[in-house]
Amino acid sequence: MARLSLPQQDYINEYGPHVSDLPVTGWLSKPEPDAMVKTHCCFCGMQCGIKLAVKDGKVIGFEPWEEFPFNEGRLCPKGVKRYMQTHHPDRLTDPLIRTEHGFRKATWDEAFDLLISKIKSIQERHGKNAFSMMSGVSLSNEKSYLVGKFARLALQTANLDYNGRFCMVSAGGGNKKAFGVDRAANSWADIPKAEVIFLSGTNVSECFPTLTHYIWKARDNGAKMIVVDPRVTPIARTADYHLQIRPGTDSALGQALLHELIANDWVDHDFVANYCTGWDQLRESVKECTPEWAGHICGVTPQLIREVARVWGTAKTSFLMHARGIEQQIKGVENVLSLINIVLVTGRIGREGCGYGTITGQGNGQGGREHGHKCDQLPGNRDIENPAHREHICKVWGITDEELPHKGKTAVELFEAIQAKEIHGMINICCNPLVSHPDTNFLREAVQGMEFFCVIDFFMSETARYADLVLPGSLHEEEEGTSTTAEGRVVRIRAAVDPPGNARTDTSILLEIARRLGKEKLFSYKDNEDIFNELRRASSGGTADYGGITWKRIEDEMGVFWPCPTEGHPGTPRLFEDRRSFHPDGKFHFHATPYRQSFEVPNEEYPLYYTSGRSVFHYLSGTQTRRIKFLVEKAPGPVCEMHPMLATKLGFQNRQIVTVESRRGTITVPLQITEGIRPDTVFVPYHWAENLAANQLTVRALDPISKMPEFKVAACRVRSATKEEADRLRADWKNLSQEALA
Ligand SMILES: Nc1nc2c(c(=O)[nH]1)N[C@H]1C(S)=C(S)[C@@H](COP(=O)(O)OP(=O)(O)OC[C@H]3O[C@@H](n4cnc5c(=O)[nH]c(N)nc54)[C@H](O)[C@@H]3O)O[C@H]1N2
Ligand SMILES: Nc1nc2c(c(=O)[nH]1)N[C@H]1C(S)=C(S)[C@@H](COP(=O)(O)OP(=O)(O)OC[C@H]3O[C@@H](n4cnc5c(=O)[nH]c(N)nc54)[C@H](O)[C@@H]3O)O[C@H]1N2
Ligand code: SF4
Ligand SMILES: [Mo]
Repeated sequence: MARLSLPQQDYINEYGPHVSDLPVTGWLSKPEPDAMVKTHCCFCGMQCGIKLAVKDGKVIGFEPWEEFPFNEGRLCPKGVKRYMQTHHPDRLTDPLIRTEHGFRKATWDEAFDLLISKIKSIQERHGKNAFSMMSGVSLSNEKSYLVGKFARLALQTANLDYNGRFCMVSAGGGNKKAFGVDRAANSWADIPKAEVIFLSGTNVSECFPTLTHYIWKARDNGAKMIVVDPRVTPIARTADYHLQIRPGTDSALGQALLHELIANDWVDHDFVANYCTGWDQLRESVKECTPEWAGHICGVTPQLIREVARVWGTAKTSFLMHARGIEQQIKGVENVLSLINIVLVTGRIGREGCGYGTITGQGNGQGGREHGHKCDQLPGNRDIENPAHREHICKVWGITDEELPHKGKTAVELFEAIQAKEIHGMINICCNPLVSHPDTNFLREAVQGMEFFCVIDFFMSETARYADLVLPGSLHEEEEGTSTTAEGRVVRIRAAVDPPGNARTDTSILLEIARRLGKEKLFSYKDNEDIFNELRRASSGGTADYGGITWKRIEDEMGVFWPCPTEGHPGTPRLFEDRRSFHPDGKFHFHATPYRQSFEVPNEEYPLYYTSGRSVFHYLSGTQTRRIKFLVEKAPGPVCEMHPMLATKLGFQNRQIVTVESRRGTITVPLQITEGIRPDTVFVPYHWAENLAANQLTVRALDPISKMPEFKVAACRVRSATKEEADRLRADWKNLSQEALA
């Protein structure tokens, strides 16, 4: 069935998003619950410990889990409200099949029959790889591992990729090049022990609120703080040094800092000589990269760069963190490496109070990038093209090398192949690309033209509306499993309740599809713990080694850090204490990062930088948080942040409705005038869909190594909205009061 028209309006009305205000019974849940289930927040990579209150088979509230060592009971607004999605009226409770008149409820048998017949038909006509899979790392470790095996052995396709391609892959690419391993090098416990905190491209206070506590502890101990961000984020406001750089210029800054460290001999020569490779080329590469050169590119003063180099260079301990601001660029990997170089040159790694880490974004963004979700990866963070790695996995799975597909397409390339009619079908679990993929107008066209599209979700996501078949899956709190936090700590996710109505656990859906594809033998598990135990064997000997981690250990020890090769091994909160990287030569590898321009830079026609990111009140594509009243009231829709100088120049007033235009699309939003942004840049949060999607404007250009799209840099212009556009905004954003838009 081709989807020629937009999703059925009546269906949207029936299935939401409705904003729910289920009774909130306060901090401590009443009436007295039957059970308090110790688990973790389903949202960001902090994976804060939380206790869910269960009564009569329903989640009725939460309590802080004060004993859990990372967050000690602290939670952010999303964590506090997350339990309100469990029994939300919008939950999908039956399989849905698209008909000419919209979706109709179907039995599981009908749904599976349709899916299997479509998979077979497409693969018979176009080959195995013409059916693809997209996945997401809100899924547990067990589900992530299962998806990797399911796509390769049940669907028999090479074309599996995941939403970490929009999130963690540039960090992973940089980390693997420098360290041979893809994990934050330290647990957060090292943050308060550092003399200098360096944060680049991360809005920590809004995106990782509970991590901020560790930064405050460092500040209490006298640490200096350096922040690099084109916006004055809440954390930047408190920094000693804020480098408010032009979007897309991070590697120039990194090179100039390195230049200064070398010029002033703030270099740990012993560490560089004994434990690193590539020093001569690196030193040579920054010879000309003076603070004057970088200051010009980055739009900050050379003095500030010198000052920051001095603070970093003369410190004894430090902790550097970065997130998507530097990673979601066509130079994501280079930006990451340019900062790792600074860490390594000063030898500040593998010791107490000397730390480095990318701040992983999604709930299981760490575990999900280790177990074979990626198109080029096998479990244990193994390489799908490495014969020895393939051999290990073939042994664990009981298959021959011929039965194991090779590398497939990365996420954006996969959707491009769908649009080019090279790939004709997809199962999408746990991803909402209609909101989160760059250039959503392109994405919509690609998805609409696909022959068969199946989505597994617990809400009718904007992407699910374009599906031929929607399968109702399960929430975090409905399946047993594990997750790996941004620190590399494997934690236990507990099932508090069962999926509602006829919804099923994600695992049981995948296992049943595998069975109906005749692959039952390869997928016979007793339970999710059995899947974890196979994952342990599969990861064993890889860099992300879970061999010695058991569910019981995780519970007894409140989390175990990988690598943990044997059951007697204590786990590894701090990597590299032996001063060895994970590369075969044991060395840390320097890489030169010559500066190059972003894909699109402002010109006369599109004179401004366009960048996007997050609000504290919403999570990713918003499917989950746009349904919770408190969060919607706090942040009802996207706005365009603009500096007062630019607003004056363009003749705009605060809250005026404006239209932001790029070469790919437009978005009409209220203007939010703020001094917290560079005057040459505008920022729009991206949690909304269709006409309100920030990604209508973004570029599909990719980092050549990581294939990460450049979400953070595009060129745009801003004008007053037409009456038609403003009316459409009012219709789209129903709860936006008329006064607010006056
Ligand atoms: N509230 C909330 N928290 C979340 C999420 C959420 O959706 N909502 N999502 C989670 C996930 S999956 C992720 S990946 C993380 C993201 O966490 P972050 O990366 O911290 O958040 P972003 O808002 O994407 O971007 C961070 C900052 O990068 C800045 N920036 C933009 N362009 C540049 C640039 O060229 N250089 C530099 N140095 N900075 C730049 C932006 O101004 C922004 O303040 O958050 C996680 N936590
Ligand atoms: N412009 C712009 N775009 C961006 C970014 C940006 O900064 N700017 N950031 C990017 C980043 S870092 C990320 S991580 C992506 C995220 O992009 P997406 O992966 O599209 O975001 P999610 O909201 O996590 O989508 C997950 C979908 O899966 C469902 N889901 C969640 N958990 C489960 C589960 O356990 N089982 C099942 N079956 N379904 C589940 C949710 O209901 C939702 O519909 O967006 C990227 N897009
Ligand atoms: S910081 Fe992240 S994991 Fe913790 S409560 Fe907030 S969203 Fe959940
Ligand atoms: Mo992310």
